[in-house]
Amino acid sequence: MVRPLLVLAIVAAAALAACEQGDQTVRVAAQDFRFSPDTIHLRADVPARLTIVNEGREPHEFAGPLLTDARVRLLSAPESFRLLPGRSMTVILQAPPGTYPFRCRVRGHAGMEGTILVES
Ligand SMILES: [Cu+2]
Repeated sequence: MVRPLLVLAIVAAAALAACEQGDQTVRVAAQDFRFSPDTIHLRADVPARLTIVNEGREPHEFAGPLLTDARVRLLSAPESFRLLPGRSMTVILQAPPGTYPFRCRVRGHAGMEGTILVES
């Protein structure tokens, strides 16, 4: 039997270790019809790996100024930010502090949006 508290401790230790290495990895689920989480915290001016997974039955898209802002360095980006069901994509970026909204631009998906808070 695995004790939940022990698992929690291991997960917390792993998260702390990841932070100390300066590694930022965030997984965002695109669902029908919301992003989860819809508020994402990133540290400024260090590379962040953002993986978006379409867990829904609809195609979804990830769009926002984070992807077009000249102050944001896109270190690695997919050709398209539109995702078919079951697909995922990863973007690696480095951004200055700021608040960056994002949303799904698929017709009829208004309100499917979130915010990336980049903090120093
Ligand atoms: Cu959508």
